[in-house]
Amino acid sequence: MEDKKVIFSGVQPSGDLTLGNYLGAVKNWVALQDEYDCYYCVVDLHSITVPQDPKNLRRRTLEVMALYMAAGIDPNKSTIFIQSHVSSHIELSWVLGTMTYLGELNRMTQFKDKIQKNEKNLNSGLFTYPVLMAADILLYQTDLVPVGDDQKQHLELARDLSQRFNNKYSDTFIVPEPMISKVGARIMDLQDPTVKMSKSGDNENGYILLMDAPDTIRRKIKRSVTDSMNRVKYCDEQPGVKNLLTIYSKITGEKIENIEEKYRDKGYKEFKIDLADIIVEELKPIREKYLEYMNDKKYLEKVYKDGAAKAEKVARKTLRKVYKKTGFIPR
Ligand code: AQP
Repeated sequence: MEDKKVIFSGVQPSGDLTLGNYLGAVKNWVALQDEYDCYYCVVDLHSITVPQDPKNLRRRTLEVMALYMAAGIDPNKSTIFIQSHVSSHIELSWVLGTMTYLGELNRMTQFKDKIQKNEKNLNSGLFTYPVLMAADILLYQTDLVPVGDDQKQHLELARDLSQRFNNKYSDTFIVPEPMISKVGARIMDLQDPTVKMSKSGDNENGYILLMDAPDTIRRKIKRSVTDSMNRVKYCDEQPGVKNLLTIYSKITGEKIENIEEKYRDKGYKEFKIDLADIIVEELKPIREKYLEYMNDKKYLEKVYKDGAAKAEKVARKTLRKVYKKTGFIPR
């Protein structure tokens, strides 16, 4: 039997998860579990590139894990683990860092955005973040990386580094491919549809959190920015409506044209009411299961311990090869 292809992806426990994280990443992961060998990581090492309160970070790390499972990631099918539990991530990151050009990191748009937001904390981790991300991916001999559109540039670097290492020594890494869905790859801020919805967004009306109460979701959708054209149409001139249509389509699976048709003679009010209901219904079972998992810390602990043991074995194997080819003497 042919080996299953490998999938790796992760989310930072840097804040409460948004509808963007869910529709752009986690929701897509669920369907991949049967066909692929999936590694879903909570990337806590990445999250400290912006200041974190230790207590919140601990809580959020478990919350992200619980959300993965509540959204349908099954620890019996996929490997769920916490990045800092597998030290090979840092070790490979060091080696890859010595093969990364400063110019490559300088070009990263996420770095440029983040330094603008974090002027008081311009640490080198923000700069080298994509190298650690490359290590995350390459350690598991990953074939495919399901992420939102904002991560495309980082993935390009992971590909370049894998090829650079393979060319310098010999074939060691699989060259990973991005897996970015056609719909929902970039959910935009509800108040400013020119920027992506982000868990660290400044205006809380701009994002929907997976744990928002139904009334809050309804209020945020009602207040979301649209335009004065009053037609439900998917086009660049109407970025707010386009974003709402994307969310609608991504959740229901309905084609955009069909949704446009459905609301052809109807106003934004009705469209927004229906969309809010759709989001509330989608998130309801996730909220319920999430609370069950969060009340069972023993189970969460078992999942992350088993996950780390499994991930570590694979990661160590790759790291051993890398160290050997680099010229380090094995212990
Ligand atoms: N708005 C979005 N639309 C679609 N996908 C998105 N993702 C994030 N925002 C959107 C995807 O979610 C996954 C996890 O992201 P992350 O936690 O690693 O960091 P991020 O991309 O920087 O997400 P945030 O919410 O903007 O976090 P902060 O505010 O901490 O920087 C990724 O697959 C990402 O593509």
